[in-house]
Amino acid sequence: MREESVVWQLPGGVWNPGPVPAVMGILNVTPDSFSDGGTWNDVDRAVRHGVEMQSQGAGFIDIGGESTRPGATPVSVEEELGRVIPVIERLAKEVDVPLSIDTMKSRVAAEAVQAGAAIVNDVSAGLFDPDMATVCANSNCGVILMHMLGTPQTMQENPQYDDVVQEVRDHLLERMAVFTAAGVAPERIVLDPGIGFGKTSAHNLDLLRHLDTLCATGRPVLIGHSRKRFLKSILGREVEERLAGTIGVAIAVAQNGAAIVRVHDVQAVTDALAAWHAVTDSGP
Ligand code: PMM
Repeated sequence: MREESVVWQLPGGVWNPGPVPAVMGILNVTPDSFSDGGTWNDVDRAVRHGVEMQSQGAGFIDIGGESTRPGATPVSVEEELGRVIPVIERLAKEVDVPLSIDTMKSRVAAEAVQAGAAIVNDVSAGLFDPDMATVCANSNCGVILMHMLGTPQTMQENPQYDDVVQEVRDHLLERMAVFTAAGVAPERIVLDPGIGFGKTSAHNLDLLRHLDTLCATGRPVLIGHSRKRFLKSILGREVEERLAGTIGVAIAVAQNGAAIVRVHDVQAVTDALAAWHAVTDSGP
């Protein structure tokens, strides 16, 4: 279970995880993300979808301009900036919830924060761009550090661990130490085991079953499992048929202490978590 005292320091103030994980809505402004590539890569449509996700219960909106699916082609800084900055500028005016920029590039992070993002979500935890920790330290943004084995180009080539739970935790604590040494207060950091980033289905399940190990670090834990390929291993479902599986895992990780779930289907997951909470809450 989650430690009661865990808080997340964001530019707008302290965020306290509640008994139900907050939902982070995914807004990929990319032509090639694995499940929604090409759907929101037009500024008007992307902004409308962000507004809609807020009305469906999203507590955060995560905007990404580069696909990190296995084998994805990297994009230039300019290309990524051109995709995300207009969306962040408009959404910052149209929604109240904190916006997050999903990027591995420090320049994109810096300009996104200038444009109104409150959180930097770096799936490489600063390993892709060594300036990322300094850029985060020079602002007051929240920071999400995720575990990935290798790079998006190589991560699914036979990933191996002796003990995936301990190795992911140790790696995240090491990366957190790099960010805190650069000047990012630990209270600004959220940790994420990186479901599907250099992991077999068995590795993903092991991490989800043993979330308590990550929760015991004292930092809030984010899980990004939405529609991912391990659901195909479990259920045999293609990407557009993974909503029920996504909901099942969201409830399991809520029970296991996750503070935030990052999902595409905000309404459905919000409802499922609320129903789960109504049944399991012991009441006043
Ligand atoms: N997964 C993806 C992209 N960004 N960020 C975090 N923190 N955690 C994740 O699991 C994660 C992420 C890839 O999935 P997408 O293409 O659906 O965005």
